[in-house]
Amino acid sequence: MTILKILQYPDERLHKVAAPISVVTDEIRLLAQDMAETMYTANGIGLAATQVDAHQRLIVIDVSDTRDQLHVFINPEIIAVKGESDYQEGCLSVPGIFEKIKRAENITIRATGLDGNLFELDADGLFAVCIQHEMDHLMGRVFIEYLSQLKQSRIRSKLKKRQRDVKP
Ligand code: K1U
Ligand code: ZN
Repeated sequence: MTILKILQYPDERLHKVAAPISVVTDEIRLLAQDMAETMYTANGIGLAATQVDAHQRLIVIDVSDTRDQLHVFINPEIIAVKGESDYQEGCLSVPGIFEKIKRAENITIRATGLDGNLFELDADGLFAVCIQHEMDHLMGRVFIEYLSQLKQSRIRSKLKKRQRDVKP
């Protein structure tokens, strides 16, 4: 397995819109495995293909404490939403920044699995928040873009400064 490089905001490639996956091939299965390994190594609870510069509609999520309940969603679609939640979100592409974002509290999602079959699933709590956050990545949207322009520009300056400081 390979640990993939995670794109860091404000990399322009984070704004690309991912294309639907027409057939679940071994290549897609390998990408999903590598993404899961990358997510676990980075101590994340989710990862979208966009974040590893693979612009296809694929996300991986594991919100379990035991880190053994991996979900892989190919071509995910939200087909129902209920309620509203306000969760403190983080992002492996925007390290060290945590902000409260409003999302739907309960969602029903339809997606294709690694076996090529369609399935539907109900999610709530952190799982629902994480699915919505990862689906935004597939649309080229990063969570801080829900914040005011002022907050976004402060975050961009902070990250650019940090990126300059770590360069040799
Ligand atoms: O970069 C990502 O898309 C992964 C991201 C997912 C996420 C976390 C929290 C809310 C919504 C989406 C992360 O895994 S960030 C790191 C993390 O492990 C974490 C941060 C805050 C709460 C719980 C976990
Ligand atoms: Zn993210």
